[in-house]
Amino acid sequence: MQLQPTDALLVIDVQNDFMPGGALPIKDGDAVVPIINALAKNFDHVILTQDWHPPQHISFATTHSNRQPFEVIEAPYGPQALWPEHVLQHTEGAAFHPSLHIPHAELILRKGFRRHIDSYSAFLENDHKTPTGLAGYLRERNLTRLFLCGLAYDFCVRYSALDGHALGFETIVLEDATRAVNLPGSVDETNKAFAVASIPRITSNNL
Ligand code: VGL
Ligand code: ZN
Repeated sequence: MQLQPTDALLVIDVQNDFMPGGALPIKDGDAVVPIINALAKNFDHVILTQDWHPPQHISFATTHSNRQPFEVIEAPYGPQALWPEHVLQHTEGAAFHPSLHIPHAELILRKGFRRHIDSYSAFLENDHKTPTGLAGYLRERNLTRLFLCGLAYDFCVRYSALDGHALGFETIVLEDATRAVNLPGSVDETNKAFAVASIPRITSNNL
C-alpha cells in the first residue's frame, strides 16, 4: 500500500495505565509501542490521543455506589461500561508510555476530560453526538485517510474507527499495532462492526 501526503496515523491511548501493571491493564499492551514507533516514521502526519479523566469520572466504578468494574450502567446518554479508576489527569498513569517516540506528532487530542460524559472515540463523545473537534482539524488540514493503531482494539480504537468512517474519512485499522481489553464478546463485536462498515484490518508490514 502506497502512503500519500493526505494520510494520517492516529495513535490511540498509548498510556501507562493501559499497560501491564497499570490501573486498567491490557494484555501485551506494551507490545504495540515498538511497532507504532516504527510505523510513525512512514507518516508525515501523526496524531496522538490521550484518555484524560478527572476525579469521580462517570466511567469509574468507584464513582457509583455498589458498582464493580466491567459492569454496565445506564447513563443519561446510554449504556456506559464501568472501569477501574484510570488515566487521572496529570498522573503518571495518564502519561504516554515512556518508550513511545514520535517527535513529529502534530496534535495530542485529549478526550474524556469532563466528569459526566466518557469518550471512547477520538471523534465523538459517548453520547455519539458531541464532537471532540478532530474531524474539523483533519478536514481543515486536508487529511483524508486515517490509519488507526493503539489501545484498546475493542473500545477506543473500535469507536474511533467507526466514527472516522461514518464522518467520511477513509479508515484502516493496523491490527498488529493494537491490543484488546477482551471483555466477553468485545473482540467479535468489533470485528463484526468493522466488517459491516467495510473497514479494512491490515498489518503494518503492508505499509
Ligand atoms: C479505554 C476503557 C476505558 C481505551 C479507555 O482506551 O480503549 N478503554 N477508557
Ligand atoms: Zn477511559
